[in-house]
Order: sequence, then C-alpha cells, then structure tokens
Amino acid sequence: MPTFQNSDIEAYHKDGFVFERGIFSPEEIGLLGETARNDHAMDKAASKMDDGEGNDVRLSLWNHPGNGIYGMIARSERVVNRIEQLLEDEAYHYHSKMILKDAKVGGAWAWHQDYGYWYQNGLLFPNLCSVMIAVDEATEENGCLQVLKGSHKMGRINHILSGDQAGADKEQVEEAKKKLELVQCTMSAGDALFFHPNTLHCSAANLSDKSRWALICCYNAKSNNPYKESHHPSYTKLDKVTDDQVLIVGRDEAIRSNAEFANLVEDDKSAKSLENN
Ligand SMILES: O=C(O)CCC(=O)C(=O)O
Repeated sequence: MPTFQNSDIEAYHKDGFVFERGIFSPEEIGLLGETARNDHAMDKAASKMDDGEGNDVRLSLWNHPGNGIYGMIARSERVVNRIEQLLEDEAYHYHSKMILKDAKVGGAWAWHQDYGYWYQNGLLFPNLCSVMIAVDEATEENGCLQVLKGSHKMGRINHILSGDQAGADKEQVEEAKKKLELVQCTMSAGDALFFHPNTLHCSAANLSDKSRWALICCYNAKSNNPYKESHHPSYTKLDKVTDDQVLIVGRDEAIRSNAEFANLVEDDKSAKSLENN
C-alpha cells in the first residue's frame, strides 16, 4: 500500500508541509467535483465569512466524515495512513471542509495558523494535520494556497480577529516573510498538500474566471484528545476504508453526497472567541 517515503516525512517535519501529487485520479476527483457542484445541501449549508477586504470566503464544514464520497476520501487508507505517519499516532477525523472559492468573487484568507483557531478548543498540543485536496486546478491567478516554509517551527503565534477570520499577528508575519521562503502551492486537480497546524498560510482573492474549490480534511492525534468540549469532536474512532471505495461510492448517485453539514455561523467559536482576547 503506498505511503510516505522517509524523505517525505523528513520534508514535512523540516518545512511544515509536503505534497503528494496525483493522490486522486482524474476520475475520482472529477466525481468529487461533480458531487460537490450538484450538492444543494452543501451549497445551502455554506457559510460566508467576511475576509476583511471586501470579499467573502465561502465554505461548508462537517465534523464526521460520513459515508458519501467526502467521507470515502477522508477515510481512505491512502490519506489516513499518511496522516498517521506524520502524527506518529492513530488519527481521528477532526472535521472536513469544502472551500468554495468561486471565480471573480472568492475572498482571501488572511495569514494564519490553523492552531491559532484550534488552540481555543482544548487541544494541548499542535499534533494535528490537514490535507488540502485540489478539486480544481489551483494557480496564483485563482488564489492558490501560500505557505511560509518552516514557519511551523515558530510555534503558535498570536491571532486576532480580522473580519470573520482569525489573522496571525501582522508584525510577526512580516518579519517571518523576511526570513522564510514563501511557497505558492500551485496544484493540479487530485493533488494533495499535507500541512502542519502551525504552518503559516494564506491565499489571495480569486479575481480570475476559474473557480478554485478544494477539500480540506483535518485530523487530530488520539493522544491529543481535547480536555474540554468544543464544536469539533473529541476522539471518535475513524473507520478507514479501502482506496477503491472512492470510485465505488462516487459512481453511486444515490449515496455519494451523504454528509452532515455543521452550522458554522452558530457553532464555530474558534475565531469568534478571539473577540474577547
Ligand atoms: O482555501 C484556502 O485558500 C485557505 C483555507 C484555509 O486556510 C483554512 O481553511 O484554514
């Protein structure tokens, strides 16, 4: 079964991210894109978050992976085994989200660390990992993810609310940009980027005429079970599925869009809790 090579794992720990190109085939990622674009429940559940610069970022989020194609991807051995190599622990699903960065109107994401949000949720250690899977091609023009290489080694830095987003302390980001390489994470549909929760990342608004949708699945280590309840789950055993399930479920129109979307506006306190800091 394909997993990360030692050199990939070393790169992740050194840089705070590692790519796995073509982890999903064109048919698999095509089925994911088709499911998402026809998924009225997901569209309805999508929340808009003000990016503080006049645009909105739109995303749908769910806590449990479910049995649809989203769940088959998040639970697939090819993803979860790699996550477990990086976490050096059993992984459980913390949440997944579809970032709906639409052509012309998709907003920007301010520089932040995911742990800047998740730290509020009773997680003592930054032993989490996310995988961003490109549903559409991601280019500089349509606002691909940007990361600061090695920034995870800075530890968690202060975050303050900017629009509806938690933004990392701007002075520290500016200084970090002088020392660390900024990487434009251009991706083809089906590519994956695994990244550390303290990796500083952002993305520009999508002013192009091509949408940039992406699925981001986030995992926590079993040993990092949160000490208090939050809007994201505590340890819940993740049932891995064999890699062939992505196509089997994706080709079945009756079940492929199964997901229980969370109400981000009501439930998400990660960024909002910074209001009182
Ligand atoms: O999709 C993007 O451009 C950024 C998303 C992101 O940073 C996040 O969900 O934490």
